[in-house]
Amino acid sequence: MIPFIVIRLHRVTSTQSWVKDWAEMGAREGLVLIAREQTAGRGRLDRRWESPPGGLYLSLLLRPAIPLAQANHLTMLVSLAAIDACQAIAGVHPRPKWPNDLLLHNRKLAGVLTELAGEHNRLRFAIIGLGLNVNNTFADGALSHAAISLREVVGKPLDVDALADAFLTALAQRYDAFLAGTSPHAAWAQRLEPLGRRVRVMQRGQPPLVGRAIGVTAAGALQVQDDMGVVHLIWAGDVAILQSE
Ligand code: BT5
Repeated sequence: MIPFIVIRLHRVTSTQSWVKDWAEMGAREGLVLIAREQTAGRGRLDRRWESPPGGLYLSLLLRPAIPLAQANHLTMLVSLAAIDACQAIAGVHPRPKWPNDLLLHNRKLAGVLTELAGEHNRLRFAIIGLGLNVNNTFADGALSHAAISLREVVGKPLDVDALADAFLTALAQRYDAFLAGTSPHAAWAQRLEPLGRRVRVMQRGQPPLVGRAIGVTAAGALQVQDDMGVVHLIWAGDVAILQSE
């Protein structure tokens, strides 16, 4: 089983940036940095990740010997382990949303950020960050309609350290199974939003694509069928569910 080395700090810029630096310096697989607060937490494309005290913010270093094309499976593993932890500690069961969110009551509970370093199509290392809203609230902030925290759902504060421990325990088990050849795809795709729904896909530098999300490939690409019947493979982007259609 993977030996996690966990470092806990009060406040950092971004757990992701620190672990990335340590990875470049040769840190071993299993290094985890957990912070109580981030001053420069980030999402994909350098978007801001709101990281006030009360949330769970962590990044971990993995070095599996896999092709780069399989790296999406690491995002799936982390999402599934975060769902396991929410179930164990808070008794709720968030849904994964393609490509990297966890949703509860259709709002964003958590985000996963996977950053890769590779060489000749092989993965050198992956830094995977998880931001999970636990006791922080969004009552009157800019994210009040888009984000949600476990506390808002269960109505009482939860133990962030216990959530982190449950997450790492679940991840260790799922990662072991992954290294032994079990793909996380089926478990992840099972309740995946927005499968079956009409969506608008935004991809960098491309016009919006409207269609139906009909599937997700084994490697993690979303399949969206447009109104002409053409199926598009989406590897990266943002998906909005068109509620009214
Ligand atoms: C993500 O990006 O969802 C990945 C977030 C990863 C954060 C973790 S925290 C630990 C580690 N260290 C870091 O610096 N980062 C990682 P993306 O899909 O790009 O979503 C970003 C968008 O989510 C923002 O533009 C906001 O709209 C929204 N958002 C920001 N903070 C949020 C929060 N606390 N809860 C819910 N939504 C949030």
